[in-house]
Amino acid sequence: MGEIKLIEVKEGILSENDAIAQQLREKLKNDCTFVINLMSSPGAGKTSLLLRTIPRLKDKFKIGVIEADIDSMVDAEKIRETGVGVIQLRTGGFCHLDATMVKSGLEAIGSSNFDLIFIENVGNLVCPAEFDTGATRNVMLLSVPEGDDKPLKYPLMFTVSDVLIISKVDYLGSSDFDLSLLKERVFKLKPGIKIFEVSSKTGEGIDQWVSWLEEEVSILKSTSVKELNVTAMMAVREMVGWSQKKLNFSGNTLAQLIREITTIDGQSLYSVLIDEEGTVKKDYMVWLNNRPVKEQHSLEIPLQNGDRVLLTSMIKFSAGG
Ligand SMILES: Nc1nc2c(ncn2[C@@H]2O[C@H](COP(=O)(O)OP(=O)(O)O)[C@@H](O)[C@H]2O)c(=O)[nH]1
Ligand SMILES: [Mg+2]
Repeated sequence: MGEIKLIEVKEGILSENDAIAQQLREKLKNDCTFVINLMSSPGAGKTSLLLRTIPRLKDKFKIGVIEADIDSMVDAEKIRETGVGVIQLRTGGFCHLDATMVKSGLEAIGSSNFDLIFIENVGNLVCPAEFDTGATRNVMLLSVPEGDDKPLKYPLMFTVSDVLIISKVDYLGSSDFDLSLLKERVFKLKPGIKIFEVSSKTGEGIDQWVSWLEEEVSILKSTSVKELNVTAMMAVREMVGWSQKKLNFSGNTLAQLIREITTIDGQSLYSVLIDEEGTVKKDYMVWLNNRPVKEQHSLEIPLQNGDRVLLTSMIKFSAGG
């Protein structure tokens, strides 16, 4: 493995931050990339949570991590050991990330290639709350040792967060942290905020958090509209009556796309191209981004914006001359 990419980022113009964040969010939605902005005090357990979370999801989603917590590579090195893509942002002493810095980070990692990107924001409960980064969801961690009074001291952080992870719950028994009082305080600031109680040490609560993530990413993938380039050749072209189309597709998988395409006589192309087992019939070929799709599960691959699909019958060479 080579060096971890280190990106110097500079602060953007404050008055433009919200507009840039909004543009970023739109782009991420179109690309079907779900971005989590992870915020907390230093040491609340962001990196530990990622180290617990990534192995659970990395076979299902293409995951990337943008590290900004501190300018050292310590966290980035740990994340890299999980085998996912990671880059380190150097914020030059800034106590937060803004949308311009996140944009640079997303460009550097190549965000459109990822399903799920975690940004480990700078450890701080004040500044990061003041900047919309363009992330899909804001997730904050509050660790038990920090105390249940934090909503009173740092209300904005709770207000801007979609999810609160109460971390280090393995300390609950040995502290005076009042879980129900904390929740009461938090719900006053942000009714409806999603709360998880997690210990990265014992693994408690990780299942619930991982399931939530999985569901959110899947929803994004299934609902966003993707522009696809679909080419029909040979016998398939004759059946559908066109050779090339840009299609706005709001479904999810290649199988769904083929189901939605109809022939001139109103039949779904699926029954023509795909057999009962869900594999491409031997007289036809389906290509995704210049690669032939063969196995059954390949038809269940979620499509991405800009994907190229080719549907064709096999070229038959006649012997002799
Ligand atoms: N007991 C306990 N310690 C934890 C837990 N999560 C993290 N830690 C420890 O807290 C320290 C800071 O964690 P880290 O993940 O680096 O926090 P970050 O600065 O927010 O990324 C490390 O020593 C971790 O081992 C937890 O759930 N329980
Ligand atoms: Mg960290």
